[in-house]
Amino acid sequence: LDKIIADKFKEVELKKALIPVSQLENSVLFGRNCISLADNLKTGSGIIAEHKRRSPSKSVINQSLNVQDVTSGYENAGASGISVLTDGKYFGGSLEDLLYTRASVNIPILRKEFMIEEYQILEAKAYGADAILLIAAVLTEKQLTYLADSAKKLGMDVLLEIHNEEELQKSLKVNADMIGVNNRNLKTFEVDIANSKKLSGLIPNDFVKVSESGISNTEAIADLKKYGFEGFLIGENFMKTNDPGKSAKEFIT
Ligand code: IGP
Repeated sequence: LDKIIADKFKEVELKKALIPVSQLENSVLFGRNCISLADNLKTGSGIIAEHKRRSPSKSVINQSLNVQDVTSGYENAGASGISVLTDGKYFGGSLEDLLYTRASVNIPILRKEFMIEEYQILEAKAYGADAILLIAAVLTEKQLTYLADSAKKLGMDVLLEIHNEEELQKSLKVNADMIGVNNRNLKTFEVDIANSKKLSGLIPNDFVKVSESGISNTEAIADLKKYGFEGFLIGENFMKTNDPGKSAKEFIT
């Protein structure tokens, strides 16, 4: 994780030199009205289906599919939102993936990225995202507050990811719409759904609760719902098949 963040700082520096903020703000999509992911989770399946080609924990998941086919398949399956990994080096994603997803779906899109600077939030908006992810494990309380406020000002929802009680404590005062409990430890890659259940009772009800990672069956969803979860972020379980949209459809219906 430390390596990913160090690389991200370099990447953002280079991008800022290449594409100035004024250019991002001139994007046609910059003026688009966002759709609330948090609201959408409450009225639909609650599934946030993720486009993920590879990951540091699993290496290759699926490199052969077209992002527009995958994400429109997710929308047809009844997903409440789409998560698009935009990190290139570790996850094989890109901002173009976000743009193409925007062109193929009407449901809310989460930019799944290691956010460290406001510049990336402007990028998210310029490329059509409705929501951003902030990871408590990599940001201070001050940074979380600043970045969440900046996203809210642009009309985007904020999913604040935590993995333990300490991270939850520094997140409570942040202006986030959703708290996501990651069942995967980003440092050891260990996955345990019990982590969501353990932390659920400590999350105030003004946040929409989302459970992230390692969800592979509908029994797990039914169980998590009993603990107050309304959102379920699922990547690998769909992406590892030849037809992620079809897998999502079988899962949701
Ligand atoms: C999806 P999975 O186990 O269903 O593929 O997990 C999602 O939760 C995972 O990709 C994720 C992630 C992250 C990736 C959660 N938090 C932060 C990168 C960065």
